[in-house]
Amino acid sequence: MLKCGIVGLPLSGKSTVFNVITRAGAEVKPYASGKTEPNRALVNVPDKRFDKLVEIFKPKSEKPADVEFVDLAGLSRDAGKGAGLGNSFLSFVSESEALLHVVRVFKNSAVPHPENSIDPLRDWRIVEAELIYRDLGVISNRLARLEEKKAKKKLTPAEVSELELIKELEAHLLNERPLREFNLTDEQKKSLSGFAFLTLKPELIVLNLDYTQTGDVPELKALEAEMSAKNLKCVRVYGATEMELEQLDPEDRAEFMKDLSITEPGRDRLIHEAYKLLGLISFFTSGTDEVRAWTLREGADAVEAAGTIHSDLARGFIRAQVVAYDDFIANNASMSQCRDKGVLRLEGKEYKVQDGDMIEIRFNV
Ligand SMILES: Nc1nc2c(ncn2[C@@H]2O[C@H](COP(=O)(O)OP(=O)(O)OP(=O)(O)O)[C@@H](O)[C@H]2O)c(=O)[nH]1
Ligand SMILES: [Mg+2]
Repeated sequence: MLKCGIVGLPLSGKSTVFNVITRAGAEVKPYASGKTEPNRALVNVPDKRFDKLVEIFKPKSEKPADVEFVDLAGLSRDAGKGAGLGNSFLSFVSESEALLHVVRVFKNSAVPHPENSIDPLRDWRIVEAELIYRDLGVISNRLARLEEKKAKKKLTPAEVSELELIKELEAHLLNERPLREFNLTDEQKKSLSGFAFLTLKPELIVLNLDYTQTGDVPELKALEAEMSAKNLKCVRVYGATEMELEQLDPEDRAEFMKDLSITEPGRDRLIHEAYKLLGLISFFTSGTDEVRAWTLREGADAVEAAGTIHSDLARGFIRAQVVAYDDFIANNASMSQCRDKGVLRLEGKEYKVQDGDMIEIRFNV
C-alpha cells in the first residue's frame, strides 16, 4: 500500500488537511494535541476515466486506485534534541513513500503559533532541519558500525564504497542540505533504500491559507521563491474552509464553491498532486463483472502490471493485450472493435505500461 505522510509544525493544520483529503473526521483543535499515534485513512484516487468506464460497463463491482494518508503529530523546533514530543514518531514518517508538508499561512488569533508569528519560510526550514537531523542520526549509526568493522579489517568491497558514500552524505547533511539535493545515481539510491532517508522522499508543500488569502499573498513571497528555486511543488489549500466544504452535501458544496470561486476541490487537487509526486500511473481492467484501476510506478513493465493483479498472471505471463484509454473509448469500449481498427496491441514482458492503458493479460499456469 502506497503511503503519504503528513508532516509540519504543531498546529499548522495537518489534521485539517488530512480531513480535507480523507473526510475521515480526525480531531482538530486549537491546542497541541500531544498525541503521537497517527491518524490513517485510505483514499480513492479520483479519476474521470475510471468513472466513465464504470458508467459504460455498469459492473457488479468497482474498485478505484487508492493511496493511504497518515496524519502525524507536530514536529517542533529541536525535536531531534528532545524538545516537544521528541522525534520518536518519525518512524511513522520513514514508512511513507512521500511527504505532504503542511505550512501555516492562515492568521487565526485563536490558534497559537509555536514560533509566535506567521512566517511560512521559517517554518518550512524548521521542519526541514528536523528531517535532516534525523537522517544524520541514521547516517551516524551506520558510520559507527562501518568504522568498527574497518578497524577490524572486516569490510567487504561493497562496504568500502558504502563507507565512502556515507561519509560524503554526512558532510552534505552537516551543511544542512537535504539528501534530495545530493546527486545520487540510481544504483546508489537503490543501495540506500533500506535507510528510508526522510530527506530523499519526494515532498509536496501544502500551503494552508485562510479563504481571504488569495492572489499575491505577501507572507508567501519568500517561501514560494525558495521552493521554486529548489524545484519543490507547492499547493494552496484553504484548510479550515475546505474541511467544512467536505462536510456539506454535494449540492450545498457546489454552491459554496461557486461563491468562493474554487473550481477543483482542494481534496482532488491534493490527491492528484500526491499521486503525481509518487510517480504513479494507473492502468485499467474492465468488464461487466468488475472495473478496476490499478496503481503502478512509472516505468513498470507488463509483467509487473500482471503481478499487481495476481501473482499467477506474472508467473504464467504470455502477453498483454493493450489499448490506450482514448482509443478504447473512441471504439465503443470494445476490445474486438479495437482489434479491427488496429489500435489493439500485443505486448511482451518488457512493454513499459503507459498511464491509462486498458490491459488484458494472457497467461498460462
Ligand atoms: N482560520 C483557519 N484556522 C485553521 C486553518 N487550518 C487549521 N486551522 C485551525 O488551527 C487549529 C489546529 O488545526 P489542526 O488541523 O488540529 O492542526 P495540526 O497541525 O493537526 O495540530 P497538531 O496535530 O496538534 O500538531 C484548529 O483550531 C483549526 O481549526 C485554516 O486554514 N484557517
Ligand atoms: Mg493533528
